[in-house]
Parts: sequence; structure tokens; C-alpha cells
Amino acid sequence: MRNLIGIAALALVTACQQAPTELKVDGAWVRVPAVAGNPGAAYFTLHGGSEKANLVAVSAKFAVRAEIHESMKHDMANMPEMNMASGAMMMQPVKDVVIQPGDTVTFEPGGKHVMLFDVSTSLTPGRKAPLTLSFADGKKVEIEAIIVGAGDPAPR
Ligand SMILES: [Cu+2]
Repeated sequence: MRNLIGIAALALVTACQQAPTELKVDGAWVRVPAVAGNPGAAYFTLHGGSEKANLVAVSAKFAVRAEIHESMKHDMANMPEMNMASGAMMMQPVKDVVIQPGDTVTFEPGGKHVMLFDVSTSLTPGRKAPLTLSFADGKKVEIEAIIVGAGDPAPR
């Protein structure tokens, strides 16, 4: 009898360990533009679950359009005419972002980010606003992003 209980307990532990974990998103924040009409940006961290995920779009009710971008840190040496002194950050849209199982993918200034176009002027720094992340399998994840003023430091 004792053995049976032991086996049952073991089966339960195994079942727990094999339960699939869901992808999670945290640390979301939105930088409002310094000048009305300029784009804002959204950042967050994706924590991969047990299955590979593919982020294909991000949207926000407070922006007319949103694009996933990646800042380009490479090739600068080969393009002296595109120097950093101009203050213009070089970036390009990316079609999708793959999150491997158990992997962490961070959207942050200078790296991957979501560019928000035609941002509502009613966003108040310190408050929160929702972002919707859409994945290739049809899954949508809604997260609350902290709104950060144009000149304020990142919230982490
Ligand atoms: Cu951008």
C-alpha cells in the first residue's frame, strides 16, 4: 500500500513538471514622443513557454499604427556618412520575432522596439495603457504598459 501511494505521488510530480508553460510578457512600458506627432516606442520582455512562439504584430488603441523595429548596431563603420552625430537612429521594420522555448527576448532602447505612430496626446506619464501582442498561431496577449514621459528614465 505504501508503495502504491509512493508511485501515485511520483506520477503527480511528473505530471506537474511536464505541464506546458505559457509564454509570458512583462516589464512593458511606452515612451511618449517629446514632440507631438513624432512616433513613440513600446518595450517589453517576452519569456518563452514550452513551445516556440512567433510574435507577428503589436497594436495599441492609443496609436494609429505600430511596427516592430530593430535598431541596427552593425555596419556603422562601413557607412561613415550615416554617423551617429546626426542623432538619427538607424532601424528597420522586422516581419516577426521568434521566441524559442524557455528563451527571453527583450525589447529595449537601442534594440528591438515597437514604433508607435500617431500616438494619442492624452497619454499621461505614470499611468498605464494596454498593448496587444499577436502571435502567428492566432494567440493574442494583452499587457498593461507603464507610460513614461519623453525625458524620464526607463522604469527598470
Ligand atoms: Cu523604430
